[in-house]
Amino acid sequence: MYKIISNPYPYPNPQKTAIISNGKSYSSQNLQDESRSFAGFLLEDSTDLQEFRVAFMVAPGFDYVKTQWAIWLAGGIAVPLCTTHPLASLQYVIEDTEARIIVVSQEFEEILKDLAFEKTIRFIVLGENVEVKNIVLPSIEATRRAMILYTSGTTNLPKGVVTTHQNIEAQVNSLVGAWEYSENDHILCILPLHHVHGIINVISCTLSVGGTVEFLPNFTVEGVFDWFMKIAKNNAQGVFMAVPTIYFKLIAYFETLSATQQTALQNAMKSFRLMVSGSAALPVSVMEKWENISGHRLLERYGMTEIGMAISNPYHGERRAGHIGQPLPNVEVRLVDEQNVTLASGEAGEIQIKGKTVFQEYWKKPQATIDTFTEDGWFKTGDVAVLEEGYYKILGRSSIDIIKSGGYKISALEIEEILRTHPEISDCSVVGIENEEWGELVVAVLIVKNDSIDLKELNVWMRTKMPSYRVPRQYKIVEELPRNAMGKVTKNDLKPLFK
Ligand code: MCA
Ligand code: AMP
Repeated sequence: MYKIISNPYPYPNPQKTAIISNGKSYSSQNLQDESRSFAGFLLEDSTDLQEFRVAFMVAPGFDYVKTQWAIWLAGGIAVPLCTTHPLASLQYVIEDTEARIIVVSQEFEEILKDLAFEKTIRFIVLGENVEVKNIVLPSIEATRRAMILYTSGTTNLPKGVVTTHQNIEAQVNSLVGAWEYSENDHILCILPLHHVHGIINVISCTLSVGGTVEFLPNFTVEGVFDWFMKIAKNNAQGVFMAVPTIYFKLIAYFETLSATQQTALQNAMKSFRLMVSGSAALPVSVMEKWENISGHRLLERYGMTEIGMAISNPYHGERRAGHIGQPLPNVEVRLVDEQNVTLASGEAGEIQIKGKTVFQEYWKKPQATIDTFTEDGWFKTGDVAVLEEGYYKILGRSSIDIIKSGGYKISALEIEEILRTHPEISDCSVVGIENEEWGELVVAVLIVKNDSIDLKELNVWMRTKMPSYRVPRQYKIVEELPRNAMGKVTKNDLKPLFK
C-alpha cells in the first residue's frame, strides 16, 4: 500500500534505480536521502510547514520529484507550476495560493526572482542549498492537504483543486491494483507535471511499487521512439502512457519511416507490458492504427483533476474502442439526469463520482466546492456518458465552454476575458472545433473596433498572457455575434464559420 507520509519509500531494494533524468540514474536511496535533506532545508527552524503552500517551478526529472516529496515530508502543500506558462499565469497561481516559498530550478530563476522579491516570498534556487544535519520531520495526518493543481472550468479563472494525502494514496492504490504496476516497470515521463496524468499515473504509481521512471526534458516523437528501442535493447519492462494527441503524432511520424526502421520499432514495442491513453477521447481510428503499428490495444481510461482516475478499460479482458470501461477499484460511479436522479442502464446522463479518490475542496472557493457536489456527496463531473453493455462511453460535456485540446482542459471564458482586454477588440466568443490531431482546436470569433486587426500581433500579444496551447489557432471577424432571446451567444452557430 502506498503511504507517502508514514512510509514514502517502501522499496524492497533501496539501491534499485528509481529515476533516470538528464542521463543520470538515481536510486531509491538517493531519492529518500535527498528529499529528506531538502525537507529539512525547507523547514528551516520550524518543525512543520503547517500546510504552507510551496510553489515550485522545476523541470521534469529527479529534482522535481525530490522537491515534491520534500514539501510533503515537511508538511507543506505542493503547488507545481507549469514550466511553460507566461509570468501572468504563474503569478495568478502564486498569488491565489498565497505561496510562502517558491522553489525553482536554475533555468527558471530569472522568471520568478523579481516576483518573489516584491512579495517577500522565500525564494530557493535548487543547487544552492546548504547541507542540513539532524533532520526531524513532522508526523502528518493523512487527512491533511497535500497538493493544489489548477484546473480551468466554467468560471473565468482557474480553480485550485486541493487533494489530501489520503486522496492521493487512494488514487495511487486504486490504479496500482487495477493496472498491476510492478517493481519491474520502466515508464517514460513526457507529460507536463502540473497535472494528475503525469504526477499520479506516471510518477507516483510507478515509484510506489519500486519501478523506474525515466524523464525526457520534453516531448519529441524521435525521443519517444529512441526510448522504445532502448527499452527493448535493455530487455526492460516498458510502460507508456500518453494523451491521444501524442499517439496521433507518433503514428504520423512512424508512417514516414522506412520499412526497416518500422520493423525495428515494431519489434521493440512488442516487449512492452502496457500502453495507456487518457485525458481526452481516444479516436477509434487512432486506437486501431496504433494497434496495427505496435501490437498493443491501448487501454483507455477516464479521469479528472478533481477525482484522479475513475473509469478504465480492463487490464485483463476486452479493451473496447470508443469506450472508457468500468469503475476503478474503490470508485463509485453513477449516471444521473438534471435532477440528480440515477438513470436506468442505457440512458445518457452526467457522470457523478464518490469515493476516497475525490478531492477535498476548491482552494478558497467554498461556494464553488458546495456547487460541485450533490447534497448527498456525489461529485458532478459535467461529463455526459451512457452505459452500453457494461462499458461506459463518453458522449460529451455539459458545457460548451470547456475545450479539450492536446489533453489540456481549457476554459473558453478565460480566453474571452483576455481577448476583451485587447484595445482593438470590442467583443468576442471562443469555441473548440473538432480536430483529428488535437481533439479540439481553440478558435475565436472577434468583433473589432476598427475595420481590421493585425492577427499576427494579436497572436504575439496573446502568448504573453497565456500558455501557447490556449492561444486561438484561427480567428474570424464578424460584425455581430449570434445570440438567443436571453442575449447569450449561441456558440454552436459559430462553429460552422470555421469549416
Ligand atoms: C501546442 N500547439 C498547439 C497546441 N499545443 N496547436 C494547437 N492546439 C494545441 N493545443 C502547437 C504550438 O503552438 C507549436 O506550434 C507546436 O504545436 C508545438 O508546440 P509544443 O508546445 O512543443 O507542443 P508539443 O510538445 O508537441 O505538445 C503536444 C503535447 C502537449 C505533448 C500533446 O499538448 C501535452 O503535453 N499535452 C498533455 C497535457 C496533459 O498532460 N494533460 C493532462 C491533463 P508553433 O510553433 O506554431 O507555435 S488532464 C488530467 O490530468 C486528467 C486527470 C486526466 O484524465 O488525465
Ligand atoms: P482535467 O480537468 O484537465 O483533469 O480534464 C478532465 C476531463 O478530461 C474530463 O472531465 C473529461 O472531459 C476529459 N477526459 C479525460 N479522459 C477522457 C477520456 N478517456 N475520454 C474522454 N474525455 C476524457
